[in-house]
Amino acid sequence: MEDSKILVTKTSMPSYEEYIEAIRPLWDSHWITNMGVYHRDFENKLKDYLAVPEVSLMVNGHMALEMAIQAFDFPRGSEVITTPFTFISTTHAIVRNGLVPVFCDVKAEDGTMDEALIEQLITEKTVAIIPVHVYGNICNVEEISRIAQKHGLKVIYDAAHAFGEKYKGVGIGNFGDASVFSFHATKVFNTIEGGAVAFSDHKLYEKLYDLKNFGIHGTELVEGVGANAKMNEFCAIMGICNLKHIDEYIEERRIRWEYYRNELSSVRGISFLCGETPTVQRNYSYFPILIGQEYQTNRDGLFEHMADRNIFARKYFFPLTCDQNCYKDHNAKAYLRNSGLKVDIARNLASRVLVIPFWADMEQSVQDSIISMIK
Ligand code: T4K
Repeated sequence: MEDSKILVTKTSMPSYEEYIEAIRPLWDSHWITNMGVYHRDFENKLKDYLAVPEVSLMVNGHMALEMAIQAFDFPRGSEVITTPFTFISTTHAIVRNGLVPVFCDVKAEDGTMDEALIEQLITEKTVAIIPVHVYGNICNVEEISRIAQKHGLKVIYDAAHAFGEKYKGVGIGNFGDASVFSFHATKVFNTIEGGAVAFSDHKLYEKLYDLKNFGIHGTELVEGVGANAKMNEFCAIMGICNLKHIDEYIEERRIRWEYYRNELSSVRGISFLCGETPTVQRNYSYFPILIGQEYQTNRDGLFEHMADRNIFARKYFFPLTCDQNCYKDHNAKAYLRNSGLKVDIARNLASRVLVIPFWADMEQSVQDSIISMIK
């Protein structure tokens, strides 16, 4: 990373000394992966922090999604209602499980799945709904749960952006049949690379334990076609260290998030795709702005203007996953059934959104230069 460049985010890390001290015991035990003591210790600490009944740690958020979907043993070719306004991982995890994503449009105000459109996408092949709490904006969990119960569907939330958030005081990992978090370096909370599945059905713990370890059950028995998706001990220890600081990181983000909002709210043509809602305790993960027609240029114009000045915002999430080459041409009919023009709100958001640089200990001078550039 060149110092002169301002990138979209910067990893939150414990002090060097704190991490080095914490990993020292690994040189005594020589046990550095395969569900070591820190793996389980960290799972327990996460259960407390997230206030969820169970947590299964994974090597990254993507594999956590793949493993969570696989754990439900859906028949191949079944349909899953999901959103195209997300990181490509969400759609890949569905397709790599042999399932067909059926894309549902999103709501203009927050980019989450439009729950009013879900029921018309349900067919006899539908088995699950996989919504995304995009940018930490919480989906309508109550309505989604009502629809899922009515139609006997599973709900797996992609909660990659929602670590530590609460809805009406309840940890976000308690909604649906499972919620998947990402602990990638770019996230509010990181374990270098990492992820986790949160859920309440204790039987799922054993299933995921096997699946993330090649499907091995005991020493001589392989019960499932698993993968290698275990979190190693170095990453688990990074998680244990970062967990001690997570409330500070979130508070630092809150202060800078409010500063952006106050300074940018009067700019004509700029609105926010992240808002405060009284029912949601946010983690302030991203700062997505929407560029409207009254602004001096369009989204790409602002993106390039900033890039020319060494400020690298990102167009998360453009293009929509359903418009990516791997989905638009290959088997397009199956993937895009029920979508096409019907994802036009998602497409509109994707063409106007810009995630501007934002991290926990962002210097005020950096924030000010971004604000004045946008103004
Ligand atoms: N579902 C959703 C909704 C997701 O957003 C994601 C991941 C997943 C599932 C899958 O979770 P993981 O398997 O990743 O755990 C990034 C992240 O790699 C990815 O985790 C994230 N979403 C996605 C939205 O963004 P890139 O390709 O944009 O990352 P990159 O390398 O350009 O990094 C962005 C900025 O972060 C850099 O400009 C600087 C900073 N950075 C990056 C790295 C790698 C650091 O400060 N330190 C670092 O080590 O994908």
